[in-house]
Amino acid sequence: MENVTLNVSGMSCGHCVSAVEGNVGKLAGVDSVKVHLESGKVDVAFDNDKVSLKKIKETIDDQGYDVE
Ligand SMILES: [Cu+2]
Repeated sequence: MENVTLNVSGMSCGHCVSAVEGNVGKLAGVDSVKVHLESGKVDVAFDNDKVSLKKIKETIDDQGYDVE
């Protein structure tokens, strides 16, 4: 299991939290995802054999947020 903290800009409210946590959370191989709205950080725990970090970043990007 890998644990990463991503810096994500553009998240501003509960809708953003739901969009990121919901869409990243339903990727196969993602164990947990937690958005920290105040700091603009997203903690993700995932299985590197099942899902790539690139895929996770793309999923966040697809919701309209910028991942560092
Ligand atoms: Cu929002």
